[in-house]
Amino acid sequence: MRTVLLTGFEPFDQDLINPSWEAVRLLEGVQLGADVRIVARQLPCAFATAGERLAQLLAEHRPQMVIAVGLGPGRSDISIERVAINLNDARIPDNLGQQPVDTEVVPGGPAAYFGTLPSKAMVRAVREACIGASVSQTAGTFVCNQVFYLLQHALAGSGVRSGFIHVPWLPEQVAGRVPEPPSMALPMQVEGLRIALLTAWNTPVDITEAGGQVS
Ligand code: PCA
Repeated sequence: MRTVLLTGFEPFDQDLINPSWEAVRLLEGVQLGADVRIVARQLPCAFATAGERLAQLLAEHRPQMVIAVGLGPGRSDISIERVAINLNDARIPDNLGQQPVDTEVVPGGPAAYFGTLPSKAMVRAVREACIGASVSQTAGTFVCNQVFYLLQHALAGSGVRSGFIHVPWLPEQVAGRVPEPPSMALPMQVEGLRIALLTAWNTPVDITEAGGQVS
């Protein structure tokens, strides 16, 4: 049996739950084909420990594909991240109270890595299921970007494809706020992620389709 490693994050900042973990944990054990199954695990939201935990999971499960998922506060859809940058710039402290400002993720590492997932094909497939999705050109500069960068760094040249997806808040997390930020219900997030993973697994070469942003 082959393995697709899927990670979500523990809650951080003011939130008591993290939709990335709530969605990812529901995909534990789900098969993407006859001989491939999802292993879902949680990462800490801390600069000092998230990368260590990721490295342990890679060594333990030897996955054939890896997708890390995080909450993108204020995002309105399933965002397939395209690029991880070698920069930490935390606006808030992480769960261990650390707040790195303008430091490198990997000292001396490349400025950026591209994700190696077929982003455009994933966006198209998720949209075909009437679930909002888009390609995003920045995963921010907090723990998600750090994990994305470390993931791409660890797997560069290995042939194992990997990437990062941001998901929106759940409706219950934003209810009553004025103005109310965008959100997406949990079943829709789970189905969107399942379709994104299935498409990534089954699409060796990405499609060509316009999908960028004008600044
Ligand atoms: N989102 C944060 C870190 C953990 C999470 O779920 C981020 O976007 O960096």
